Amino acid sequence: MPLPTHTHCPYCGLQCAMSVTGTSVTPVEFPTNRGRLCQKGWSSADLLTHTDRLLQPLVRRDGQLRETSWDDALYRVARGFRGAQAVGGRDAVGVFGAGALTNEKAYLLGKFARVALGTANIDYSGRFCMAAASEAGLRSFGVDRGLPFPVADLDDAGAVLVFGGNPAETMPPFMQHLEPAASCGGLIVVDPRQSATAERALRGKGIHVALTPGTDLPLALALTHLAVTEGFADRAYIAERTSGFDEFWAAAARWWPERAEQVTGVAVSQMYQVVQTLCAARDRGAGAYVLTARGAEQHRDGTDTVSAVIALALVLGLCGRPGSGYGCVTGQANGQGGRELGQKAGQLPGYRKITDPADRAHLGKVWGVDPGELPGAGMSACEMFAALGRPGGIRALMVCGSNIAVSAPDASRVIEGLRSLDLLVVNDFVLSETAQLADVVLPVLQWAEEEGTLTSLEGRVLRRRRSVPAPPGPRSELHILQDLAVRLGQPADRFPTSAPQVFEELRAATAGAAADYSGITYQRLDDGQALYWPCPGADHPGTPRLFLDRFATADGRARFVPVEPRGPAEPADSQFPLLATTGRLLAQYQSGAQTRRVAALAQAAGPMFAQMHPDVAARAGLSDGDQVEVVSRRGRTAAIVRCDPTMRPDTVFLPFHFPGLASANRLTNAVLDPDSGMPEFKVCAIRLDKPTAAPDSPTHDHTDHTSGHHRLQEISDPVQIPRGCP
Ligand SMILES: Nc1nc2c(c(=O)[nH]1)N[C@H]1C(S)=C(S)[C@@H](COP(=O)(O)OP(=O)(O)OC[C@H]3O[C@@H](n4cnc5c(=O)[nH]c(N)nc54)[C@H](O)[C@@H]3O)O[C@H]1N2
Ligand SMILES: Nc1nc2c(c(=O)[nH]1)N[C@H]1C(S)=C(S)[C@@H](COP(=O)(O)OP(=O)(O)OC[C@H]3O[C@@H](n4cnc5c(=O)[nH]c(N)nc54)[C@H](O)[C@@H]3O)O[C@H]1N2
Ligand code: SF4
Ligand SMILES: [Mo]
Repeated sequence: MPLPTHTHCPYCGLQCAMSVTGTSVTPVEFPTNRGRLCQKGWSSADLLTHTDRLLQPLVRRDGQLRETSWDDALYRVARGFRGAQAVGGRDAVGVFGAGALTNEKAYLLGKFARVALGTANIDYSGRFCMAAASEAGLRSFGVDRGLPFPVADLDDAGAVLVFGGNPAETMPPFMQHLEPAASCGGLIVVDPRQSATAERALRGKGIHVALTPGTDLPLALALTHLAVTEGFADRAYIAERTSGFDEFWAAAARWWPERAEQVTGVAVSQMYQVVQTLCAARDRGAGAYVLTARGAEQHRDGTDTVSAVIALALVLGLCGRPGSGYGCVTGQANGQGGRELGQKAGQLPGYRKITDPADRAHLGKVWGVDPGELPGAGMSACEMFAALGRPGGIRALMVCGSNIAVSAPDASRVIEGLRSLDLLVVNDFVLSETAQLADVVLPVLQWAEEEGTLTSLEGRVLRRRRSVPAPPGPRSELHILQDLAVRLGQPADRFPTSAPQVFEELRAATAGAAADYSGITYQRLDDGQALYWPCPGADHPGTPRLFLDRFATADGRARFVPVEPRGPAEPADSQFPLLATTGRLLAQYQSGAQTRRVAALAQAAGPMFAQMHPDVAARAGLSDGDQVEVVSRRGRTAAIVRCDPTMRPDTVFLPFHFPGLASANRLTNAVLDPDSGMPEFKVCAIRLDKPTAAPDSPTHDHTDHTSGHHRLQEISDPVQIPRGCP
């Protein structure tokens, strides 16, 4: 009988603690999950022994993906990278990482791109996720840590305002921390839909603010306006701990509540109730928090929206004080560590800047290379996608831990770009929709088969431990990066393959930086110490709560940032009269590459649907359970009508977990937030069509990994969707 291993769930940023024995998972008592897991956590070991598991490298021959040796696969990759760079220069090779990767992998991938490939073009899937809140956090607080306080601090809150988050489905155990506020009427949820989280708020006599999609920014400004004009502002705090209020107010003063009501559809009386609920909790010492998640952030003015939400929290005096604050709820398993350890365009480990000479010199020293040889800042995710196969753009791409053929905005364009590459390399443990397009697929280990660390949504560094033996065949990314680096002429010892060794280097790379991991060691973590960064020394206790004395800005004050709403890029019009918004279901994770393969989850989530008000369906001649084609300027998506009388009559909700013709990202708009590169996943204009012809071919089994380019056609074939709502 194998001994249980204490580790953490592979999926989301809450990083619930679990014990794994063989392939059975049980929850463990831990401050974030308190002995609970969601369905995804419970079933997370199912994929370890799944028949879809990739065990051998695949290369495309005669249009088909066929098994080959590691040597052959790696040779082709190195040759392809060199060839692309010979024609297009160093930056013609792109690297795309992920918030799913451990700290060690994220770090080594960044080093591989900058040192072994010498390319500026590395970015990662967290661009879709954390970018807007990161940028806004940097602007106001001088540092970007999603939650600057432990999750369990929320337990004492009298009020929590959640802008665009649905943790009841996206982090179910997190709801335990909102329970005290929810049960006393203090949970406020801003969401165009009456989500499961909004329902919890309503059950506790809290507030559901059902705004028009894409209007969080004017709403946040109006709430701030009310706080200031109705005497709720904490003037002493603003004077002592912040800067820039006057400039901010010059812009915010124009968003009086009645004006915002016109844009957001939120009644002034409800705005007042929101501010009053937060202030009542603050004033009775019960604590008030403001959180943002993807609903508010994934917009073309996402950074400014978060800045406006931060301004609300600052006006109320909530940040940098015990028992209150602002935080962003980070999404992916290592969304936090992934963004600060060097796979984000323009960033070096620890949030060092690739454009800063001192930062370059530090990394040059740690990496043993001439800092003058390091590339500059490269393209962000969607900019890279737009450059795929373009003259002067990206000719070869390595994707590591992301399934962009399903998860990227305007995914049909991205698929076209991927097809036009000289070389697409995908590292994965299943044949994701992106891997199906690859020229070379490198099979990697899964979470429970390797060692590493991740940094959870609260900035705490956690150990991921090996709990099952690795199957023969797949290799760890660390190993793959060394193999490739050596083939590209690097010394092997520059790319260590053991996670503890990489972590040791990462400590040195981040020493003295904003996200300082230098005091964190595997030993301290294995001893059970709760270490939150910054942790600048072996005897430093780490920093669970940031900003208590000062913010990380030059003058120690939090900055107000003046912002002006721009609104969604694509408002509804006569041709496309409805707004589509996209998001998540409890039983599916992201692109679904993993969770669609877990039978119990696939069954619980059911097939792709479009959630809408019954009147909206009726106007399109549709009723509950009918097949519908949702059409935007970029494409069409097949779904089943799911009628829900709580939906706004202007909004249709689409989950983005499904591939092929059922992919919501065939519709979404790749317009970017200029401050963060975040795409506008949460609003685009659509119409509803009745399907013209009955689908004639069944959903193809995505496990067939021998017929690569055939798959290209198959993913564009009609998908048969079972009738009836799940
Ligand atoms: N089950 C499950 N859990 C997950 C994930 C998953 O894929 N599945 N992914 C993980 C990751 S990476 C992330 S980033 C998190 C995301 O976690 P969340 O941010 O909670 O997830 P979403 O469903 O994307 O968006 C939340 C809500 O935003 C609402 N929304 C849509 N448009 C708007 C708008 O304009 N304004 C506002 N205020 N709200 C809007 C949607 O109706 C939705 O209910 O979840 C993590 N956990
Ligand atoms: N329409 C719409 N689109 C969205 C969003 C939305 O709200 N609406 N949300 C966006 C957000 S917040 C996010 S975070 C992205 C997520 O988008 P993705 O990152 O593309 O999502 P995943 O499905 O998690 O993809 C992870 C892939 O990597 C594999 N994998 C997992 N772990 C590892 C590992 O350690 N190594 C390697 N090599 N592979 C691994 C999995 O099998 C899977 O194929 O989607 C974005 N897309
Ligand atoms: S909430 Fe997140 S970390 Fe916890 S079990 Fe579910 S997916 Fe895993
Ligand atoms: Mo995310």
